Amino acid sequence: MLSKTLQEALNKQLKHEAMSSQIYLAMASWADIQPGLQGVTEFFYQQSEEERQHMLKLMMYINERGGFGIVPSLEQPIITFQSLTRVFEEFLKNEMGVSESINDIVHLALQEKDYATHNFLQWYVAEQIEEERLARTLNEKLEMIGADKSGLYLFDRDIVAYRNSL
Ligand code: OFO
Repeated sequence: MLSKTLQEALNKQLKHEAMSSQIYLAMASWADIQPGLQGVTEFFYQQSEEERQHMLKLMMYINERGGFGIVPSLEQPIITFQSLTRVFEEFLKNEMGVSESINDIVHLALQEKDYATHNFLQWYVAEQIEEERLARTLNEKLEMIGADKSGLYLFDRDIVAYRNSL
């Protein structure tokens, strides 16, 4: 059975994942109405979907352990961006925030000697390493490309394949 504190922390994380899904959905929609960003659009639709899975996984775990997974109310995320660079900076920033909060719950689970939750969270720890690496690499690529249009063309063309190759 989950302690009250851990249940609250996991529900907070559930909200964080739901919010991430919204944030990436907004990025997808923004990219969708820009000329020539079909790849980036698809990338963020996929990211958004994946975050929803992260949320569901938490919900099911909380319920399985005798808690109650709460469907959160969500604020509207940022819906328009000055540039593609801004989008990817926000992507990295959000993932770093997610990693930090996962780490906090891992710490809490250990403090409470809830080894089942600690074990459950390892999946998220590994996932966050991947996600941060992905976000960092994409930021580096964009920095390298700068204002080069053919570079941007290739970035957009290859982004989904790159994501799925990880
Ligand atoms: Fe679930 O936060 Fe990204 O991966």
